Amino acid sequence: MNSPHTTAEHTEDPAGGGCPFAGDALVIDPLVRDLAGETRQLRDAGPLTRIDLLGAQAWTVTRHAEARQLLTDSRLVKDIDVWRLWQTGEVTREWPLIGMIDTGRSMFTVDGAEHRRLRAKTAQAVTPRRVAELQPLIEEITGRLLDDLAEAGADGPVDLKTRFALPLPLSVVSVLMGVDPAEHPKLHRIYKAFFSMLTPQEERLAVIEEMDVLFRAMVREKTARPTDDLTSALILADEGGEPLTEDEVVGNLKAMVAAGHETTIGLILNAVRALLTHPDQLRMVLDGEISWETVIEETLRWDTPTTHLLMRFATEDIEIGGTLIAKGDGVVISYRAIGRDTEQHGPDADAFDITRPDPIRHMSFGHGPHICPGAALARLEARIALPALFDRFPGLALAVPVEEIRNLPVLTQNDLESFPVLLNA
Ligand code: STR
Repeated sequence: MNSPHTTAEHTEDPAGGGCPFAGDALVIDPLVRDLAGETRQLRDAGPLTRIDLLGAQAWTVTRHAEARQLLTDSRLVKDIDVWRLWQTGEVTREWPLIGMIDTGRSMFTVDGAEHRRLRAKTAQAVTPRRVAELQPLIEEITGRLLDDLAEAGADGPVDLKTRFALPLPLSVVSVLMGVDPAEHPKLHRIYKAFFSMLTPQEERLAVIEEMDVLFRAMVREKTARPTDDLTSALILADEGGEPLTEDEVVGNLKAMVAAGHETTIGLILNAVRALLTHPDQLRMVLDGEISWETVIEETLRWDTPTTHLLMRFATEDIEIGGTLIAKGDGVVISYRAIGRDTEQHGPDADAFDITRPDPIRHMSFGHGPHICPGAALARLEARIALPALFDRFPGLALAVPVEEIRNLPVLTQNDLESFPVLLNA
């Protein structure tokens, strides 16, 4: 099996009815036609389940407790060279999801002491205390985008994704990392092609190359002329520690820009969608009975921006709850299913409910050494964007029935096609 994703047995059911099986593995639909159904199926299949990702099989973890355990197990690593399917050539650069795993050396792909070395400076730059300094900047960008939105949506529907939920986090992470805003249209095009499973692989590999060229040029420029941003800080040698190499800075920069916007779009849109479809709960928030913080945490649990996180690999056999993850196997973390775990969140885990009596202990930012370093930044962006949006447009409403808001064909992210709203319904 040389190009696993092209084998006939993995042809999609054109009707899109539920998950077909490839052997004993649940086939994850690359076109994301029924995310709710797929999440249910994964959760019901047990804490550890075989899945088929465009022809490559792996384990996925679908429950909170098991994920918590495996995410701190040092026998699972991010180094793709440990993956049996990669060693045997069953997975190659032709596999559509390769760009989610084989991203070069960065804090996203390295473990142990080297991981701490790669991650420390970035993580320190986005602690809750440090991101609080970004508040005025985020408020200013939010205000500007809301003005533009008002204009664009003055007499009809407007897309909240392209006009607000996307440019906000992309602008913030660009200021943080020192990315020139003139590059935004290009970055937008690159990431769109990168994440979509409909992009021909040749084109995907070309945009991955384009991304590398863009960020490498940026790192070289900042090496020559450092500016006041995190990329420059990552380049400058630390007292004591081994300085990062050019490849490592490029890797971290790519990870920060991708993770810093692609996920927060989902957080903002999913929160707006949840509130507009639960008007009684929206009322409680606007009346000040329930905090925006609670809305944000419940959204993160119920409608996670990250659907499946690829991938970790077993350096040894790992036995967990009667299941054997064999040395060389790949392990995915299915965060969407984990957020709906009834053992963790109760029998009504499928309900969006900001009045839950217990604190919401979700895992949507991950757990363990790779836990999202940008969590405080994402929360602050949502904490500023959501109230500002509802404050400015008290009549905000969906411009289409909610069922018409569909997912893009993006397997790993909960990524919406568009989000048409009426500002003054
Ligand atoms: C996109 C492509 C790239 O160049 C670098 C990265 C590394 C970080 C990844 C990112 C990827 C995809 C989205 C991820 C992000 C880390 C957090 C984010 C997986 C592969 C999430 O969705 C959680």
